[in-house]
Amino acid sequence: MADTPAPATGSTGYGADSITVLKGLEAVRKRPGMYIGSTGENGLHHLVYEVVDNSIDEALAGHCDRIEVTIHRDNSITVSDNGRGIPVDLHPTEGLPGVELALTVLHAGGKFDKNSYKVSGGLHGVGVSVVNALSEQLTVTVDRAGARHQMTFVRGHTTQKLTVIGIAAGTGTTVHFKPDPEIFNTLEYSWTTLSDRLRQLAFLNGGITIVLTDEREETPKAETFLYKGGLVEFVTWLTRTKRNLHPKPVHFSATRDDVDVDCALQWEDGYNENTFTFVNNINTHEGGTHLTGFRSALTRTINEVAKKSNALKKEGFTLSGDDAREGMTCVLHVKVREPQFEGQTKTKLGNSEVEGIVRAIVNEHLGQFLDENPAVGRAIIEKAVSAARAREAARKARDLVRKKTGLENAVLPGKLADCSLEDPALCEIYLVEGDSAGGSAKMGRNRSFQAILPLRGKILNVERARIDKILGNEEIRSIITAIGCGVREDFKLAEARYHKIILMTDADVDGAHIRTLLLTFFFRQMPELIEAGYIYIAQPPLYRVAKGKEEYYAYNEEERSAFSKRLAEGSGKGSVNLQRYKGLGEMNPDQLWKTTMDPDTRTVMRVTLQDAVEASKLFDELMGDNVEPRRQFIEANAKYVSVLDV
Ligand code: 0RA
Repeated sequence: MADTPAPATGSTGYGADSITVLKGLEAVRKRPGMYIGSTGENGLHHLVYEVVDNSIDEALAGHCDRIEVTIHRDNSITVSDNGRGIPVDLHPTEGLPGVELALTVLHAGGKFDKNSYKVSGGLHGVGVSVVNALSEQLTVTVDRAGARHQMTFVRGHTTQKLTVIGIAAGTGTTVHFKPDPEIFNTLEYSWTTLSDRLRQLAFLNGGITIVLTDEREETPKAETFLYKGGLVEFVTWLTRTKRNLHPKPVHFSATRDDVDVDCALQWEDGYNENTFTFVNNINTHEGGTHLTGFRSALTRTINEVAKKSNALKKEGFTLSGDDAREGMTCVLHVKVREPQFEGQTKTKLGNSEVEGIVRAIVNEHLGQFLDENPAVGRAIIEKAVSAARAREAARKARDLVRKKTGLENAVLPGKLADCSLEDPALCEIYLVEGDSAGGSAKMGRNRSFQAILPLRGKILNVERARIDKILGNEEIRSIITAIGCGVREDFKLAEARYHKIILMTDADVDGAHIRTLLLTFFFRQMPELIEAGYIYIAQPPLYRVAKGKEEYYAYNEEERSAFSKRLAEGSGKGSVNLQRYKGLGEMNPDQLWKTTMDPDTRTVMRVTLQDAVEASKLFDELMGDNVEPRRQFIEANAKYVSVLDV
């Protein structure tokens, strides 16, 4: 393409084509969720990712090494890069400047660049035109061919055609946009959300400098992400608080049949597996064919190395996948030209050809790495063999427990007040903190479909325990038997006895801690339950505000003051009575039913595995030996603390 700076497009570009253009962007405004997932916080942040993705593509094509993202005081965003600049000359067939096409035509990206790894099935890759359509105001500035070009839009409509506004020393693209309040129900950007994603992108694309600046603070804060070591640095960072079993991560990357595979692995002395998979920079929370291929090759290779070193000779068993992955942190990033995303959240890779490609690459390169680094190989095998021994011991212990109780599945915990209906889809179980709240819940419930399991005190910290110890804990065992679907390798979703498992804890620090312990347990031992959307958190009220016979339940401070005011100004006699619930146990059965358990009036929050990286980090920080993160957690939950201390 020849570059002719800033042509005034005249009338030619605005014929029939511009009508289709407007229709396209109108469709985006009518159904924004289809393009960016939601119009809440996630969708708002998605706008930034969408623009940054384009700059990353330019970097991956080898033309850009710096991306700057700025959150302005008015919550508008600037994304700028030092790439080639979006083309400004007229597109040969469309009759519009390239930059105008990119910003006004859906999926225009592919029209320029067929060689990069663009994403088609997921939410990413819908194009900057979507950002334009959903912005109250957008300005794009392109430095190219010695000139600075600019164009402006309002809600996707061109307000200033492409114009040369000055000279330019280098090249690059700058997009400034302000999300449209008519579309989004929140406009406030989160530093943490943006910095987490930008850090992740910098790890996944080693060598690119990404700078995030927040101008909303008194003194603007900025963070620079640059990881020349890519995935190796990613895994090193993820395991920074762990006791690693080998000094540096195992790393390999290779390309086969147009699929790039990049992988880094580190084993530590803990018991959990932390595997994070990405396809074209997108976190594939739900896994998919790349993960399947990786897992089977890992199990095979580890067994092969073990066999070669005679490590299994006297054991008389082979290493399972779980054994090989105990204490392993893995980041696997594959690049696929035409990814098919499936699953509930469209984060599961479906391309069947990828499984064999990843398997072949991991078999070959992991095997080779371990041959060349025998000390690392020995450390990993030793870990896997000890995991296998523990698994054998746990199996024997389980068999013993089964024999003792005589029945494998029928003995439900004595504390469980089960429901009478049998269809799991209709049934729910409340896991309730404390015997006294458990008692109220048992009396208040609808016994046809609601089961109650009271839990006494703190449950075991499963983050720091191996499976045999976890299964030895009584509270944990009663949860497992009540739910009925087993754990880990024995887990069967179809055998869940309830499709709603509702955690009901006090609204104080202890309650928050117990809830986190329970979530850790489900996350580590039965993540499928979370993925299936079966886990919920009950929302008990914090206050009861009453005057005479009129009463309201307040779930937060705003509601409390609103209700108090309404009652104070109301006509009834007497004074306003405010009762603060310190714990669930203070509600009588009828109140507990009305406020927290009646499906017609209650709110329950469904727990999702939104971002496994973040979830795991939180669990890790909360549950680890380190005191500081736990203190920070309690501080972050200060709203509970203040309720406690009043
Ligand atoms: C297509 C072609 C060319 C550049 C770009 C797209 C491009 C797009 C974006 C979006 C944000 N930053 C960007 N940087 C570049 C250049 C084609 C050429 O110069 O031959």
